[in-house]
Amino acid sequence: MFSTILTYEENVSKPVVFIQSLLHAREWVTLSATLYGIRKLVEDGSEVDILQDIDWIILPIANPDGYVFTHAESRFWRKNRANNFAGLCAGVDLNRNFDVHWGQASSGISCMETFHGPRAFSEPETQAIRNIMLEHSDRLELFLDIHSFGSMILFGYGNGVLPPNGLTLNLVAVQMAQAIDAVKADFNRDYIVGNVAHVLYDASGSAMDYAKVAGAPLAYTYELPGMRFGVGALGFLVDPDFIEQAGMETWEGIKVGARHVRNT
Ligand code: ING
Ligand code: ZN
Repeated sequence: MFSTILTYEENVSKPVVFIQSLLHAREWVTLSATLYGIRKLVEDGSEVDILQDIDWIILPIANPDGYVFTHAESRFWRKNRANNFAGLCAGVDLNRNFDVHWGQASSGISCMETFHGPRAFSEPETQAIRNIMLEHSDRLELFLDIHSFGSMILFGYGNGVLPPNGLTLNLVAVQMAQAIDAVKADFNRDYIVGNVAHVLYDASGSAMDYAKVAGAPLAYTYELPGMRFGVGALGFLVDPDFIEQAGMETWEGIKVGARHVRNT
């Protein structure tokens, strides 16, 4: 129950924090984690500072058609469900479709998991996300794209070049990761922090890199933990007993990021 009466004040100077999840359809635990955060923020009443002083934009299901497909047809589907002009295979990798170094480290073949689409922003999902970012670009201070799996906090750019504020990006990522590690399930390893190309692989056209271009000083991709002992695609599954824990851990990271934005 609310212990405080909160009134919305029109205030166009508040920083914006934009969080999205399920850009990749099979990464189900990311939706639960985002919903956990929303509940903590609006129902718990314990985080009044970041609730009042930040304008939150939260997009829990960034890839709705793909998500439906993972329930109805194919649990490990990643992309959206674009028909690619009746091409050989369906689906565009939405995290390669943004207009930032588009096509440089992604696939031009529709059947590949990292197919970047016929052109930058060819997809309605990426257009919608772009429009949110651009509409609030002057206030967008933090963008978090929640993925799974790997227990990582990643930052740009996807070609391995660090942005001018790379040291700050790394510092805040470490602080978020430490907050998560302090409460993480003891069977999971510590979070890894770093540039995505340094710790994972080169990737162009991501939502995270576009957020930087759109003006967000801080833009990260979280990779939530996968299933214990899960290898290959099994990492996209998690033990049901871990779902709430994953939400709690992720929320600890989000709060650190949000407070950094609020207090600087
Ligand atoms: N990993 C991300 C992917 O889209 C990533 C890694 C993060 C790429 C940030 C580019 C930018 O491949 C998963 N699991 O989706
Ligand atoms: Zn993903």
